[in-house]
Amino acid sequence: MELVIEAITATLDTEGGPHDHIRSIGVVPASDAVMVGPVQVSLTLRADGLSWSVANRGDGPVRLRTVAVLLRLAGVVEPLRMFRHGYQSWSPSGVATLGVHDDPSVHANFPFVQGVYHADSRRARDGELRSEWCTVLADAGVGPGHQVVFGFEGGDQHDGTFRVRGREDGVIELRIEAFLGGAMLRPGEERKLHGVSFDLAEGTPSELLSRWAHRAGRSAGARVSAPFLVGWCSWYHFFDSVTEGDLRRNLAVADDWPFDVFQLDDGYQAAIGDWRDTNAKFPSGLDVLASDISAHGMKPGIWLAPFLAAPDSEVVRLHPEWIAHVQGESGLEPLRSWWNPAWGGGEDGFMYSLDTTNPDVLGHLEQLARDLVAAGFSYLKLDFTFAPTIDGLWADPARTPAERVRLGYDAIRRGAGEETFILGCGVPLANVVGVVDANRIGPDVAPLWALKPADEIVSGYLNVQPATRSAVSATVARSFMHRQLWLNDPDCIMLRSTVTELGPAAAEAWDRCVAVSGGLVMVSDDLESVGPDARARLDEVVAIGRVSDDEARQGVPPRSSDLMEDDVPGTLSSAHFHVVVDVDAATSTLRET
Ligand code: 9PG
Repeated sequence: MELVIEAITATLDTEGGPHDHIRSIGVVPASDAVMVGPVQVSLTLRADGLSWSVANRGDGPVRLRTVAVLLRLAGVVEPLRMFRHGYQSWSPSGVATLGVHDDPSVHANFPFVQGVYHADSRRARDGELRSEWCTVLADAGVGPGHQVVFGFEGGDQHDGTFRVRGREDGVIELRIEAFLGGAMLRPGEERKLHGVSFDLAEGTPSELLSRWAHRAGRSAGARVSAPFLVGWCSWYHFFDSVTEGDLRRNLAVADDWPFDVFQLDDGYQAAIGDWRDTNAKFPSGLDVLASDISAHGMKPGIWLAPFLAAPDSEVVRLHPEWIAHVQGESGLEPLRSWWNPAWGGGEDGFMYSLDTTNPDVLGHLEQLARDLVAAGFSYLKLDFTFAPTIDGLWADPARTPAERVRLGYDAIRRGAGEETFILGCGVPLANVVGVVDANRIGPDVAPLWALKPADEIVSGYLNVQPATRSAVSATVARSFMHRQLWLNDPDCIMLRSTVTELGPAAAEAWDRCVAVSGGLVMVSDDLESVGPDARARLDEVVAIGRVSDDEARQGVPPRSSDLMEDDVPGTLSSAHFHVVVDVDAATSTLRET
């Protein structure tokens, strides 16, 4: 496989219109600056990748959606396979074959849903495959040159996307795209773009991806030194009907369990957006709950969706100017950036986004984090944090979606302090390296193995919906990130033996997968109602997890030998453990070496 640069393109969002304006130029030499409409793109090809920047050379501001390099892949031995890395925590990752599979966004008719898959929430072209932040391309040949690992060298300034398609002229085209989401560049303004590395070395995709993750993590100051962590989370048994009584009954027996963290999830808050106040189900209030958890020797943890606000929340009522907007038919309207009927909120579950480009909002987020930490919480689970990425009108039009996410996270980190453990969730992973301690790296687990097509709640959403099989696949596919970019949170193990469709073999397969991944080990069962074997199962997951995690801490994260082989990979190895999950049969084998 040979990479030949063919063109450079830029996509401009033209004023008021939904249509893009695309211009491209011919082949460029190894190092050059070329004009693409009003913007100048400077590109330097390096032996191991490319470095680039973009400048607005026009007389007026431009809104830049993408800047891209188009490459022709020459000498491909078809079929071409692509490791597709998902955009945010819940997005699926795995291998697809060009010409066989399609992009998940083509099945979604809703920007929210398309946006769960990709930085660019606009639908992919027919036949196009997309990967976010990093990718592996492998053709059917053997030996050197038949596999390339690509990765953006950063992700906090803008997102990075790889798109592959077979053109009508038979050429396979790779588009390496810096996604700026319509950020405005002033006349004369120049921005450095994140470089892109190409790794053609021999090695397994897992190893090469972990090498990329290592470099990206180191240059972004990744926080990778938190201790191995075991915890309890209220969500997956009680969901949003959790009460203070539920929490206290579990806390009362938690001393018998090896938990470092005891985390209250969604369901305590007065409203989405009003995180300091509890609802009637939590009469004691947050300070008392945190100190009661601390008294049991655990870190109190709390969930919040800091960038979302319900239309009828106090934060929106007091500060309507803090939310992002969209141009409606009769003027500005609040930007609706998520929908969850369980949250109510006055508009049938539609939620607004706080505008993280507004300094007052950043001040609010910083103070909120400071207050939660002062109330006693030293573990914050920041959820639905893709909210600032949605296309709309934001106070500072110069910011990219990635920067909007990052600004919000940085404000929370400032308020929370260096000692607080921050877990990202529903987060565009590339945007938060260096600010989070851990990231959820897969969709929600559930007391069932796999979903049937009829279970789909919204078109195109099936493989993002809670399911253990999907969690296995994400845990395997993203194992290379653990302790290179943050600590991986694969989501809770499932200890329950009642009210579950997961049989013992399926639950064990998931246990083993979490264990060998070396990531966070969370329990989310009602501790009073789990069976007698539950504690032994947790102990085994923790014992294996610590061994895998120690190896990851020394720079060698768990690896998968079938990352490029199977649609849904299921093989994961660390120094002493090797798990193979049969994702169709919901069974596994564990080998100790
Ligand atoms: C709390 C939960 C838990 C869980 C998170 C996240 O698409 N959805 O409607 C959707 C709902 C919930 C969800 C993910 C997606 O789960 O991952 O651990 O904190 O929120 O509401």
